[in-house]
Amino acid sequence: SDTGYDAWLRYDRLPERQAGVLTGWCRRIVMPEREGLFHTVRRELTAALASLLGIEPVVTDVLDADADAADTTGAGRALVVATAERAAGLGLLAGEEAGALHADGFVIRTVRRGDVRAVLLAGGTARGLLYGAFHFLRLASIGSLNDRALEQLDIADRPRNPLRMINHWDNMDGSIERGYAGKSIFFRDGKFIADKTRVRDYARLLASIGINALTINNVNVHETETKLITDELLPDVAATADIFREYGIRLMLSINFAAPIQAGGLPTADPLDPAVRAWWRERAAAIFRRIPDFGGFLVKADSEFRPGPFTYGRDHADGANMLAEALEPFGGIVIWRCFVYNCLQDWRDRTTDRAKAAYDHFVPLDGRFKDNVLLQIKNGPMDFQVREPVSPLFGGLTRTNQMLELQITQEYTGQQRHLCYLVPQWKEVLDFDTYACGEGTTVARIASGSAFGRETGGIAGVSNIGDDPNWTGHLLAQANLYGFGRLAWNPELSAEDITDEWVRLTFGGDPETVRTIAEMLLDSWRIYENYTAPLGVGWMVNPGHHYGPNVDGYEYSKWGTYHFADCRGIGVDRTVKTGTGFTAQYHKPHSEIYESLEQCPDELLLFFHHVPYTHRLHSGKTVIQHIYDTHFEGAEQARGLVERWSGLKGRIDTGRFLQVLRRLEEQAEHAKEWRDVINTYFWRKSGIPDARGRKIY
Ligand code: GCW
Repeated sequence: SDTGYDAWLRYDRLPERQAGVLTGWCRRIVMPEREGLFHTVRRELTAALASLLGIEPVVTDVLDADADAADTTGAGRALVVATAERAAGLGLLAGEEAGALHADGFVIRTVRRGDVRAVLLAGGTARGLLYGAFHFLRLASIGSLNDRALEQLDIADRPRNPLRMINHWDNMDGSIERGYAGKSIFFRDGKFIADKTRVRDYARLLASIGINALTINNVNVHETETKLITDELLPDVAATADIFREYGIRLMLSINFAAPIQAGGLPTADPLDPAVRAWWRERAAAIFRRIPDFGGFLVKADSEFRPGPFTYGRDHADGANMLAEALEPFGGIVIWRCFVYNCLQDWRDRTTDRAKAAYDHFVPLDGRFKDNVLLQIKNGPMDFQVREPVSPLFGGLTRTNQMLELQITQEYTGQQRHLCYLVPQWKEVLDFDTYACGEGTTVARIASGSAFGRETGGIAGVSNIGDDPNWTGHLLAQANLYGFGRLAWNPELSAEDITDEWVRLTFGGDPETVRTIAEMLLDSWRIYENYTAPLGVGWMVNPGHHYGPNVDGYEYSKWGTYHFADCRGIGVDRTVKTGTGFTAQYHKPHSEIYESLEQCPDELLLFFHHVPYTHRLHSGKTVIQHIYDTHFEGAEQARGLVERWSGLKGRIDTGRFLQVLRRLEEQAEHAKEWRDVINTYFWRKSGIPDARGRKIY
């Protein structure tokens, strides 16, 4: 039965009429360039068109009308696939336009030369061509390439972010930190998996959504993984890099800051120690000897017990710059994570605020990082909760390259057993205006580098895939990976458009199916929020694995993640006036809006303020009634998802229909657990009954 392995690259046979029209244009593919990535483009196009159209396209390298004269169906028509430069040489593209095309950009256009009419697919480079090919196939798959469209195609596109990256948290024993879709596709039992079939299929999926870089190992780099940069394991790393290279993706590694000690036998990892610096330089040279297009290092340092420069009284600029210097001669980069905070906090201490940590650590270092360093910043100041404000570090830094880090894997958002489509959340983050440089300084523009005229920047997403047959555990969680890639390519795409694309590619064009699934996806984040932690307060999950409700699970812990509920009220006072002062890390007007109890948006109220349960929200409800209402409603909505999906029975193949149904049923049950635990907790704490008298325990 259909497991969903092909994800959004199904290439199901198109309806006859559509296929016929497209066949006229695509039976003959003119492709003058053939080596390396061009070969991938050719393979992808021919295989996909064969599958979509039921034909064997002929690939030639000359554009010649006569060659086709005998072919009645496609007379005089062709699909021309070439770099912009080559296309200009053929007279199909103006030289000026060709010269201006972004390396990763492409043009898809209906053109004419003499008797030949062609769909031209031109890329700035082979990589741009690859993205153009996947875009063309996407349009074909969703049925947008009808007769009229093909006569007048005129599309030009390019990525807005230089780096569009996936971070894996895979360990070499095969486990995945925060993985919810099986085991690693890269590693097993301390070794690389020899059979690379899955890795190649994964590379295709990523390339099809424009991803151009990835790390394969966890940012928590343990003993075995520390050796990935040693001669012992580099041949294996190189073999994996070879596969991703076929799809235009650069491999990077997460490194252990203490590697000079643990893998190099040095007495120290002090970034200012000459022997340490020499060791990293030598390692960089060794890596690039084997992998000439190696991307560089991703570093989690001085964070959650990982080693870092603090041990030696150095700061993070010292640490990052040392690595950057080693990689610089080869064009490598350092991505340095800003997830740095005190994870040994005393819960009695009310002055320390974890939300403030990243800003406090990194803003003083702004301008000190080398040009080949990027700081990678999580979207929120805490940690991938269902609702958080945007990290004020975006807007705090203006002279440093930055990357936005999003979590595709659903650690705090239902672990791929619950449906929680995150594209709408990510859109809010990307569209957030920091006002760092006046109006319009959005997170999207800061991450891409354009806001402050930086050479580089981008978006990284923590992977949600594993070796489950459908990659993501929950089949519908594939939409999160797809949506991540599309947004990293262009943050201006709307959530609705991305969703519509994904549903059509994955489930076909039946209008009822498309509408139902798209609506389920777009509603799901709010539904999940409804029955979990309310009003931006976060956590309330079981410690360790983070699944399921436990309101006080982290209340008396060292992690700095508290809600402070007592018999009168709840929330974290982060105001300047009476609280931790976190609101001052934002520019106006956000600093004022968040500071003000009256103006603070409802959904973030408890992130910024401690209020009595009787406090009235903008919605008109009291906080306590809001908690009861959203939890009753959320559990009902989760049940509703089961019903909505059930209505699609017969419209979707049984295999995929049933696997999603099972997950949704589990979600509906588990949402009741959330509802009852949360409602009961607050009823017992506050003594305030539900105004509607529903059952609370
Ligand atoms: O979200 C938290 C996770 C950790 C993770 C850490 C991080 C990789 O609970 O598992 O470690 O963040 O982002 O470094």
